[in-house]
Amino acid sequence: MEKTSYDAKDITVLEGLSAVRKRPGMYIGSTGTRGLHHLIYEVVDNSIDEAMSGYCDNIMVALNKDNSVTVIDNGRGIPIKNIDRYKRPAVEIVLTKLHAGGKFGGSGYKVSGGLHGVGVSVVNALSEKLLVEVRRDGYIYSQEYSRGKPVTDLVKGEKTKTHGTAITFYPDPEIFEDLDYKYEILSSRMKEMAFLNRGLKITLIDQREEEGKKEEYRYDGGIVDFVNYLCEKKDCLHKNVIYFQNKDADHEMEIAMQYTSGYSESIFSFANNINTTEGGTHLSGFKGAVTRTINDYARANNILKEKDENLLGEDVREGLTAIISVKLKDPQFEGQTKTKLGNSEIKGFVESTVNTKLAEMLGENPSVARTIINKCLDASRARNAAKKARDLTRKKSLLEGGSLPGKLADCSINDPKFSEIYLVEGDSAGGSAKQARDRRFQAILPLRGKILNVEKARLHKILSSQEIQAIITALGSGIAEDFNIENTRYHKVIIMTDADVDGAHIRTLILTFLYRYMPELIKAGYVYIAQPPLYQVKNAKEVNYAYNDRDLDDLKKKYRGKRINVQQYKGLGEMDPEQLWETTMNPETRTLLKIEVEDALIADDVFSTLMGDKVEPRRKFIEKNARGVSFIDI
Ligand code: 0RA
Repeated sequence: MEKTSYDAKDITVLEGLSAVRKRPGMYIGSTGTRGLHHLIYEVVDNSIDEAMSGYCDNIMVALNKDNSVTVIDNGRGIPIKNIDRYKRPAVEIVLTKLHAGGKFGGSGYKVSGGLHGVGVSVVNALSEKLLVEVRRDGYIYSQEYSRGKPVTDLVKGEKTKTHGTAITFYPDPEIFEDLDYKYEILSSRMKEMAFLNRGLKITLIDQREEEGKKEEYRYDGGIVDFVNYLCEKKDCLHKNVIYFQNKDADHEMEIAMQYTSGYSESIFSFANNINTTEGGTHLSGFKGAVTRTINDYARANNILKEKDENLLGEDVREGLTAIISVKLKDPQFEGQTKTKLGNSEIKGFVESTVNTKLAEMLGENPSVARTIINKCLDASRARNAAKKARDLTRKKSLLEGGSLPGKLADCSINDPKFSEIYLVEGDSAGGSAKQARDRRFQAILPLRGKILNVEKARLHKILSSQEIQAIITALGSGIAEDFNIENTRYHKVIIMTDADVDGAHIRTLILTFLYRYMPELIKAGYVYIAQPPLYQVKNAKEVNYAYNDRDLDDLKKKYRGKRINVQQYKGLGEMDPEQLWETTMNPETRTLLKIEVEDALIADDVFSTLMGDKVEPRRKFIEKNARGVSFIDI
């Protein structure tokens, strides 16, 4: 294209998109797996906007053989008429100008200002090729782009009676580290979107492999189905999911909730389909109302007597699984990750709705009410017992002077940024690690045998476990609502267990504990898993280590015909300190796996499955994932 054919406004357009290519991370978070997946979410969000406004009920996402992705919806289709100011079709502006999407959107709910909502132009900028096909006003229109620039004009093609948008994009290999979409990540996301938009059908197709895969998600029960799904592996206290909804001119809210016999709370809140992991006004409205209504009911029915103290929020939420979904015209997202809903009017709207409707429900279902209140009373008794236990431990550690656990071999520097702590399975491996470490910045805490399964115990019992106490005091950051990341004594918390089934189990127990009681630690990226080798392969001259069976095969090939000695390590204790240092602890040579919980919903599900009460789902999960899956893949 001739440079001279652009006017001033168009030049800013081009600058806009070249900024996206220069600093992609600013727009999609990263150029790794996460960013790659955001490209799909961005396009799908636009289709979902159409669905939320009532114009679309069918979306298809296909992963194609050539690493491209196709998203098709039956919405109105991106407008194709020329925009006066630009003298170009609207669809071209939407695809080439930052944030142009909202300009012609008019009314309706928008997935904007949240995690994504940066606009499809960002996807276009980061794709080596993009094809758009719009069905609208009786015709099929199409256009092709490359790296954000049109390579054809919008072409008017065949007649059609249908409407909708189809976008096929090829993520740019110059930008992305790899182009490998993870089916599991996409399926859980698409499922979530289908749950949150009752009746919307989303089809996910994977055509990359010979066999191919295809799944359809459509939930006519919406978030009630969502809660049932989350509770599949839990033991429910009442039969039907409790459901409320309310609507006014600018807001919609829906809540689905179910009490289970478990001890953790699994409450997920959404605003315009965005998972508000930092909470916000909708969540606090909900929490306030549940606490108040349950207390009111318990007092009115003389279950709580005059002299009794009120039930606290944590008491009335123990074992509660809930989804709170609000939709609003002008969502304000705040907080560090822009996932905290700020609209103040929403709090009262949710609070008064839940106050009224939950009270009604309890009044009409006295036996359900009784079951729920008993669970809350149980929780409150356990909390009081835990407090006594905690006060005792606090006093005890004061009496003993210094509060660090005796088994901890601390490091000598005290700048958390540069300090690491190894949580090591077993006293003997702990001993080797103490000899192996660089004591300036590496601390060692040996843990004896299996730690308590926190998924099956209340805080009270958890706090009385010595191993757990040692972890809490060593990390220094407190626990649950007392947690404060500023006080964390190490910015690397490294779990080092044997490479066998027991080791994997202990690792999962520790991770479950950290996930349930110190999730901020994981979110901050402070939690790692050490990778000790499985084999030592020695010949006359060299020593090599294999970290998995493939490494071992490679080494065997390398030394074919030569005499080698292969030693399998059954546990960390079989390595001498030098080997342990060299293979697993030396920052120059080791590999650490960072724990990332991409999606709290998946993690909740995995932990309930692996650590909860029901045996059957656990057996199925283990069978399905038997081959080398650890939950880091999620
Ligand atoms: C701008 C305005 C309108 C719809 C869209 C964009 C739109 C974008 C995408 C991206 C994928 N699917 C989409 N569907 C629609 C409003 C259309 C109108 O007012 O008629």
